[in-house]
Amino acid sequence: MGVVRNLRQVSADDAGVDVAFRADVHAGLSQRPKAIPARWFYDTTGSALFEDITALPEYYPTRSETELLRRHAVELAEAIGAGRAVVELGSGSSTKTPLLFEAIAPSAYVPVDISGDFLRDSAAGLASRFPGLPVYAVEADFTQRVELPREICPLPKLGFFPGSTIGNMVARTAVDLLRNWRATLGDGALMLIGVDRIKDVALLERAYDDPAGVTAAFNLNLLERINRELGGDIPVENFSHRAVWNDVHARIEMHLVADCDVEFGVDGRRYAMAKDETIHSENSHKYGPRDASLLLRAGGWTPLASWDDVDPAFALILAEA
Ligand code: AVJ
Repeated sequence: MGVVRNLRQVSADDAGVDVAFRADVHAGLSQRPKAIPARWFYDTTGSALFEDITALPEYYPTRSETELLRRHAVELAEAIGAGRAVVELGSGSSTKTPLLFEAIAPSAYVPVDISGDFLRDSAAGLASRFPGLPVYAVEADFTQRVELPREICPLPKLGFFPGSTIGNMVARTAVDLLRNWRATLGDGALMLIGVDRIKDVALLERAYDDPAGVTAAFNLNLLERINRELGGDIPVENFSHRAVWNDVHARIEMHLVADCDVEFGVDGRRYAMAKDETIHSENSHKYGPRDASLLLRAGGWTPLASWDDVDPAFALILAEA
């Protein structure tokens, strides 16, 4: 790709990410039950595997949400209006973003993502596709406080949080994040958020345990990443992928299950797991209409409209600060 003149990158320091990954892994492997935050799935390999997941026939959220953006482009344009700076949380490959842009004609684009390589490629792609649009790529963890580029401060803002990524957080963390972004985006801001609905358990479990094994590879890549980046010797071949619906918490849980007793080191620290013990690697919470509305209100946002009419059910909700 040549020089893209409407693109600027605001990078976090790599050392920071590395230190946080190490700390989360040691803390997570030391607690019982073991658990590692889902954000660490997204190294370059993991981000590419996630893209493959979104193309699986069983993984409906991406298709449902894309369909909603397409079908309701006119209503979205009416409700949001033109000229907003779009701040996308966890932009990944930004595949749905052009659909939104065609609907609402934004004045600037600020993709925020923790996966630097992925962010750079997709931001560059968008900047060349929309040459009149200033793009400020921010490499950062959107669950932390993020400083927006000064240039966009005077512009009215739209937070764009697609893909049901909010589902990765337990309610209290989700509320913290929504309140944080309410403060960062400021008065007058809007938020367009994708939320996955509660539905048939078999359909949900298949979406997170596909027969082709792509989701299994995505989950197991977390262990490979630990081996690659933190000098681990985890015997990845002794682990299996598990995805189960937890009805009490209304969420899909992903786990890495030890198939036999295992012992391994990470960075010189030793860990042991008994056969069938798991590392809880992801939650994907699902929300009914009132659940989602309550969550948004608790986070300081007032729901204005929701588009929720595809099968399998998925909702796009527009809320105001
Ligand atoms: C990117 C967090 C929305 O929870 O559906 C997909 C991640 N994990 N398959 C989700 C994921 C397994 C995904 N999110």
